[in-house]
Amino acid sequence: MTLDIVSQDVAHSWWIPQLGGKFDAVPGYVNHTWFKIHKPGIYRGQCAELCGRNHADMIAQVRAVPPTDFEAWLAQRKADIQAANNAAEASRAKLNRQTGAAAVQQP
Ligand SMILES: [Cu+2]
Repeated sequence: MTLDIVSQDVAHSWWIPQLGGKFDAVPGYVNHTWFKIHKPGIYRGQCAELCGRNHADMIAQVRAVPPTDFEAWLAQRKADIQAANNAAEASRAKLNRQTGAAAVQQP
């Protein structure tokens, strides 16, 4: 797994001990790292750079699953999005019928 690490505010440090060392997240830069997980599971960590008032709340979690489980999860998310888009389109069409054609614009 590759990871691109960025920060939008101050310096942080991405750290999940079971997956390797600490990696800085510095505003204006993209840091890169990679790791390989050999066993499915939940891997927990937290920011390792004192970054401000909410530093203690900066927890991280990686959920590692077998590739087939990930592909199934991804396929379900795509189906959910398509179903939501279909429902939104049906709602827009219904509103257009009630208010006049093209009265409700597609976002
Ligand atoms: Cu922090």
